[in-house]
Amino acid sequence: MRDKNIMVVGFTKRTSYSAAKILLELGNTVLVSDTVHDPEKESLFTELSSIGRTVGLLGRQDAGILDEYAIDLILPSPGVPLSIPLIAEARRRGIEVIGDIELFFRYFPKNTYIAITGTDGKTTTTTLLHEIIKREKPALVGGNIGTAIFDLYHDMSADTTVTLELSSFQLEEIKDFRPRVSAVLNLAADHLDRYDSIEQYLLAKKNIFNNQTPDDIAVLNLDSPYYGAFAKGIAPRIVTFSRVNPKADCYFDGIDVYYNGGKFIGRGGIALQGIHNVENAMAAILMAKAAGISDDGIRAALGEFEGLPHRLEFVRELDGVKYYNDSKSTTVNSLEKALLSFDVPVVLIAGGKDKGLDFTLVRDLAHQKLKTLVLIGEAADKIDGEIKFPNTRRAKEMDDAVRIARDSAAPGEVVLLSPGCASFDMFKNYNERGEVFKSIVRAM
Ligand code: UMA
Repeated sequence: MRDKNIMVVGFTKRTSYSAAKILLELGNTVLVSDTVHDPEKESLFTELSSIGRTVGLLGRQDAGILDEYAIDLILPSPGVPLSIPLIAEARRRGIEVIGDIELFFRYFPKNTYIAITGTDGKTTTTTLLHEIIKREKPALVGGNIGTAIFDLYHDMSADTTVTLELSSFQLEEIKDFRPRVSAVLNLAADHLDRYDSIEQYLLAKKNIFNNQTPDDIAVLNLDSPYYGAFAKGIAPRIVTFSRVNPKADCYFDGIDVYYNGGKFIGRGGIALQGIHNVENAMAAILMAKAAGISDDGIRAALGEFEGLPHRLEFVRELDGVKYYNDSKSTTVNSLEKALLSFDVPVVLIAGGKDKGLDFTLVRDLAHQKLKTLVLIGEAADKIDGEIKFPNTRRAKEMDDAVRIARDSAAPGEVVLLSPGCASFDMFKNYNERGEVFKSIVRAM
């Protein structure tokens, strides 16, 4: 694509900047719209303008832009709802609206893409799979994981395998994108501030199969209550993993992981902690097999990859109490997975910015596992009302929360930060929340 007028909507250092830079290098004109106009975006825009022809529309996102400029293509950032008037009007006028994943695919349609979605475990599984694949093939990784796909542009070669973590938002914006291997790890309520219902959210995720053919593979979780909804009517060959059903292509019986009925690897051979990570490992095994990686290569990577920061990350042991940072837990489902990972009494620090989720779903489990519940953030009242745990305490800041947790925990027990909420009420993002927690815990 050259000599076109392309508008990026939503402007940060990641998706839009990264795509805009390449589009300018290729000789297009890029218009930049964001509802926010601040010094940070201004200087990012100045940097961009040094590359090619740009039009700054910071602080503007009205449909009137379409009357003032002849726009050929609109590239919304994933965080921008497609329902905003500018995009709705553009579509009405027949202007093409696609996301960065689709656009990148148009530049490199012949490469092998492996696409992973789901509510929880996407980043861990994507990273694990990339670690496996890169042992034996030229490989790159990106997407919702935080590396925008256009950051890979200059490193692509004809035989690069691209592993992508895709969010439902990104999947709303594809048209022809075809992964040779896809996976939906699981589905649980999330982003109900953007979707009317979990069905709408499921449909967005299901776009991942839209362009797959019977030559392609879809990896699905047989234990998910939504398995049937995902499997129904899709073209790719389905392979499954399960912790319950030995008939699945990959099955974990509590001790070993089986592939096609034969033992593939023992639990001890997988370095990742937590039962949910065995599911992620099984999904990765199936995808790696589909991508033609050797069994030995897969096993070696499973034995080495210990996971990512902020996901059930062990921080330290103090006075016989183990401290875990699970700041990445931003849903009730991930909170549930974290609680299921421990067999000793847990002092839980939870709360943050509510995403419209239902905490009564973990009420029984919380009553079973918790010794103390320490609540922080905007959602504290709501969680308190839904979990109704007798020994619940409130904290204003993270350091109070950790102090209360430390006073409450006895040797042999666990202090766990697993908020079940977004972080934006108190922190910039979940990374900052986890780093703050870790530094307080380490300083004790
Ligand atoms: N904005 C508008 N108009 C709007 C709404 C927002 O102009 O109506 C602007 C905001 O002012 C802001 C920008 O849009 O400047 C934010 O857009 P963005 O969040 O899409 O920006 P990126 O930094 O490129 O991040 C996106 C993903 N963000 C979201 O999906 C919300 C990142 O996922 C992803 O890593 C990145 O692209 C690279 O692909 C983050 C995320 O929270 C981690 N994802 C969700 C999740 O994992 O649950 C889906």
